[in-house]
Amino acid sequence: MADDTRRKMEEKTTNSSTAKNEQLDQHSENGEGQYLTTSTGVRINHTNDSLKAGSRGPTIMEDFHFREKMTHFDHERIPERVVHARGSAAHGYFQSYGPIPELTKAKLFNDPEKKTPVFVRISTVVGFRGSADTVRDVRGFATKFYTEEGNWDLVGNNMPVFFIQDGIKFPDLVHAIKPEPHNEMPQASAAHDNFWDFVSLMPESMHTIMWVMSDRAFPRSYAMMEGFGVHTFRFVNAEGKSKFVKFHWKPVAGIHSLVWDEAQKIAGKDPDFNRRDLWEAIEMGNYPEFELGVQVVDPEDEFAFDFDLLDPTKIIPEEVVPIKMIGKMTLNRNPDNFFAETEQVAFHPGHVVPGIDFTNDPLLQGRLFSYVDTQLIRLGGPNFNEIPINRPVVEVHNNQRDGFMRQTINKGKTNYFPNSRGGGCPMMAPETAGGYLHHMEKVEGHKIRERSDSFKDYFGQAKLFYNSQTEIEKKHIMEAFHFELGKVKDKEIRQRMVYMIANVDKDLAVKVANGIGINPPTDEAKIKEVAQDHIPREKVKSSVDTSPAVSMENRNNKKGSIKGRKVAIMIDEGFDYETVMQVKKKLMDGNATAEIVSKFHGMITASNGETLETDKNHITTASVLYDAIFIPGGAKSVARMKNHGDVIQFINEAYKHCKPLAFSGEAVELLENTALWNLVKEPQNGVNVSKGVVMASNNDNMGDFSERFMECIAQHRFWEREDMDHDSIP
Ligand code: HDD
Repeated sequence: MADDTRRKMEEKTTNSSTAKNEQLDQHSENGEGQYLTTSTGVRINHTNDSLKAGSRGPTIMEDFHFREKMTHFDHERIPERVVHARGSAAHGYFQSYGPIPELTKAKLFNDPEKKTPVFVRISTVVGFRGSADTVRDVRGFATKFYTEEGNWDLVGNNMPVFFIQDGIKFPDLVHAIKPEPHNEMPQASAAHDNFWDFVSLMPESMHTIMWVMSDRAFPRSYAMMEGFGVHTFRFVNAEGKSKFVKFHWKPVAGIHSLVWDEAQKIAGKDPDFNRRDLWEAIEMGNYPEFELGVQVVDPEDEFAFDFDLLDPTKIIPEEVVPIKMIGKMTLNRNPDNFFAETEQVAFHPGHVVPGIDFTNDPLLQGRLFSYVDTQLIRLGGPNFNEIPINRPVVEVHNNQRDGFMRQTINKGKTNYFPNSRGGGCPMMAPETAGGYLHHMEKVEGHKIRERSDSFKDYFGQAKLFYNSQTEIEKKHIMEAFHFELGKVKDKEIRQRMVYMIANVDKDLAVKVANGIGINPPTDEAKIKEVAQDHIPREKVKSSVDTSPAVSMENRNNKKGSIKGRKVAIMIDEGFDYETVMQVKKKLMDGNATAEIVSKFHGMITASNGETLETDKNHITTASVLYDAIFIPGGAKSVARMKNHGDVIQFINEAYKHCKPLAFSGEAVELLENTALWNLVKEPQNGVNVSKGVVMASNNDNMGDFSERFMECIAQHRFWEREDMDHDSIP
């Protein structure tokens, strides 16, 4: 094939968001309308009985179909990931906002016309594959970009910092947080002695601990959480000039979380909550979107901060270095097969393309070893890059050969370099042909196992994070410590943790101590002792004491979208059809969804004779699975619901979790039977909104009513309710 034709063909396949889909199609199979066969293609005539000597006799060895079917089944499982075992994934594409050649030569950023295919896997870290989605944990956020220059993996998390500063400690961290080795308890939880024992001896973990104790640890939706590359990476441009970068994913739908009580209940009601949400959003065409942003630091400014850029326990506050948005990712297709794609995808921070490079962050350096190593055992050998989901959309040519499950049939007589018998091919690519050049960073030093002093400010940014939270977020952090440390049996560990927290915030430490039956931290010497070799930061020009950007509440106040939210519309026989339709339409217009909930499944007849089918009944769903609740009027419907304990509990629980509720027409009367009646103002004429409860006793202003309800949904939670005395709420 002429070079030119080949190039054009390559451009055609790689220059489109569907390039990966087309490639995957070549490996797909669909049994629709087909006969059952053995793995070798022989048609099977009967699969429900094994071959026996007589219908009541023993099974015969000769039964090749039985043997093959059973053997394959016996070998179906592979080891789950040692961390991030539970995940869900989606296909999509990334598109750049415009060329940034001054920053990087990576082609995926430099052509806004181009849609680069991506595969994203979002995961919890600690739980096993079958654990629940909504546990308190960091979420993995791993993206594989199938670029025209090869694969780039951005293997990040939904929190911008990490527990440890050096990869060598990763096995200890993971052992400590996973279930305890003697009894394998607790599952998918950090709330146990081993983990807090480790943390209480590891001051460097305190910044990340503050993030994990915040509500970020249970996102409402994978489409509503931020993502971070965590480490400082490098961009390199065509002149070989490098700049430091931190990568950020910003969800277009805004950042929202669950509340802890709700998250725990969901883990029972629907352990697949986040996974289902992602799947359904994509099936409905409600595609999750994330903007990619970078914080860029010039090499001259490497030491301009009050922390070390190479330290993965530190953020660069957005107020110090603003984020530049460089593109957007859209997730628009669910995988066809969970195992083949989501389970077998193999990420690796070392998969980079020209224009993206590493720094000497010792955690990143440790990761660069670990990821390929883990795939060797998990995926069974060195050929995992040939599994369809892992293949790049560009051709692969090298002298790597053989190994278990080799797929490629390498032609030719040579498998070494240099060679003359193969015409010197495959050849080395000069930079002009896209050959990867490592950034020529000057490095020299003595071999030494030592931590740089510049990494030893363990508490400065933990304080920064805590001081940047709103009062309600601080309260949730305190409660999280009450829960986590309250589950620790060893009082010495609890006490040590209280002293550790005192290094972040004394007041918080006292409140935590009070909640877990431990003495407040009065001994200054002990506070210093647990801080170990901590060196407080020295303030510099760029220092800040707060970073509003790290508070979810501060961010959310700016977001007006209801995209991706789910609302329960509770009805019974005789409900008011018109208002349901009106509110439903408003929700659909904003890309939110509504589910009709009633006592039983089936058709429900409205007061005007129209019917609606229920999506869920009181047993198959619960208030914790919704963002908001709407109950329309209809005298008969409301009269029936007043006597349903399930409805009353639905309302009370949604109120307790600070969610928006809306009642129209006769439904306002329902409040009499709930704990809300005393808490909200009596409805006046027109539409009344009080603490996220929208009420209209008649249907005269339904436009306004729906509008106000949508505003409340956009706001997500009404924390002012939490300051009240909740004892009256069941
Ligand atoms: Fe890791 C998986 C993210 C530190 C070793 N890691 C894994 C995944 C994500 C991250 C998202 C799941 C990928 C997937 O969906 O398949 N890991 C991080 C981040 C870190 C981090 C953001 C800190 C900034 N990890 C880290 C260290 C090491 C590892 C320090 C070891 C030195 N991580 C692994 C691993 C895993 C993994 C053992 C398990 C499964 C896999 O790699 O493919 O190699």
